[in-house]
Amino acid sequence: MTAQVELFYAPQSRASGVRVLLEELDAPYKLNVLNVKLGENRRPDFLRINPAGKVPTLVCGESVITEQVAIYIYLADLFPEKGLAPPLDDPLRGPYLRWFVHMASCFEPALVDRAMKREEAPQSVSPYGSFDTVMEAMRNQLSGQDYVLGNTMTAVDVLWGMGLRWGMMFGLVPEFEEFKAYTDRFFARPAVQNVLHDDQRLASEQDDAVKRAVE
Ligand SMILES: N[C@@H](CCC(=O)N[C@@H](CS)C(=O)NCC(=O)O)C(=O)O
Repeated sequence: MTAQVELFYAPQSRASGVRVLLEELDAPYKLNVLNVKLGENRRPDFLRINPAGKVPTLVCGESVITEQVAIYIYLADLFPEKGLAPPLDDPLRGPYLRWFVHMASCFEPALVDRAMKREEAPQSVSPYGSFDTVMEAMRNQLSGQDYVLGNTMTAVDVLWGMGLRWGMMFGLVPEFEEFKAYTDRFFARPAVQNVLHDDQRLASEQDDAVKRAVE
């Protein structure tokens, strides 16, 4: 029997994608919603679980898993019968891991440098090469196929669907046709719609709580 899965969560954050994945996996889970604007993620009880004070944070039995990419990989493997993770002996397993890690080690650092208007490190020493090579790599990967690994959705699409849409919304990621078609397809999924809808409710409840706190 799988241990209880508890997700420390903030609406409209990286944790939203993890919640979409839990819904796609039809996994039972407990949501522990933190109001980041009120600093609830910096309270000692949460810092004891994740000293970085970050969401998403997943607790499953005695395991604490932080870092969204690790959480995605962990959860998709926890429910192998749902078919969202290629098994170890599948030739797609390597590319599956590759594109997960690409998000954390290349795409996000490139986006943050761009958002902060920081000069990129020389290509030879930058962990991601250059912003353009990172964007083109994913554009090429998506060209002519519906999902990152071909024509079947896997957990890595939840990460990239959320990440690309978020990046385009903030004007950081180029609006390539490949990215738009991919994220439109992903956002039409009921699990995504449900989570986004509930996130709006949670975010507005949290904004009200912030207003009350300053009154
Ligand atoms: N490297 C972490 C980043 C997580 C992260 O930065 N989460 C943001 C929300 S999207 C957060 O918790 N911000 C609150 C804070 O740092 O105070 C991951 O990939 O999970």
